[in-house]
Amino acid sequence: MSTQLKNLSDFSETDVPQAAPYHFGIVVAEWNRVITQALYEGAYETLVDHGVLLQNIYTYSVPGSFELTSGADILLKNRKLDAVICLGCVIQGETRHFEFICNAVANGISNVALKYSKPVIFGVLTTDNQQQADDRAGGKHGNKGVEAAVTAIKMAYLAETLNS
Ligand code: RBF
Repeated sequence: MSTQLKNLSDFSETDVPQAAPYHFGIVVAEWNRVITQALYEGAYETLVDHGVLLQNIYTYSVPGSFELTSGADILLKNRKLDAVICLGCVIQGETRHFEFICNAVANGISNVALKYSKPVIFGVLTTDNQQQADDRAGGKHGNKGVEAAVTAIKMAYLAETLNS
């Protein structure tokens, strides 16, 4: 409950479907590792709390957020998954890398989702500074990894409902 109140998006725990039948991939960027590890722990624990079996969670690291797209693509090509969660953190620097990486990963994730017709969740913090990232990786704005996992469960359920 406390996590819910801290999160910006207002999801109700009772609206989250049971996730025991599903298989999930998690792709985690190594850049800003402390933040992405916190996002990962939030996502992983949320999947487990909603019934996902440990052996049905496939976790892989990629160097940076830019590589999340190809990580998700490789995962969906090689494993039968209901959804993939992409976790990263891009912090604004002095150069224009920020916008290139953010745009590329947002577009890339959308394209992979459509290519495989599977939910691929955008769990990437795109912040002006370290404090904003801390606030969203277990700080005063909750943990966006938790929200990414809830989104993945809801989308897996939606796909199952409509595809069956
Ligand atoms: N990756 C991230 O996940 N977050 C960042 O904040 C980030 N900043 C970068 C800044 C620069 C100047 C460069 C060159 C790369 C950065 N990357 C970052 C890494 C990027 O996502 C990717 O791994 C590399 O560009 C290699 O394709």
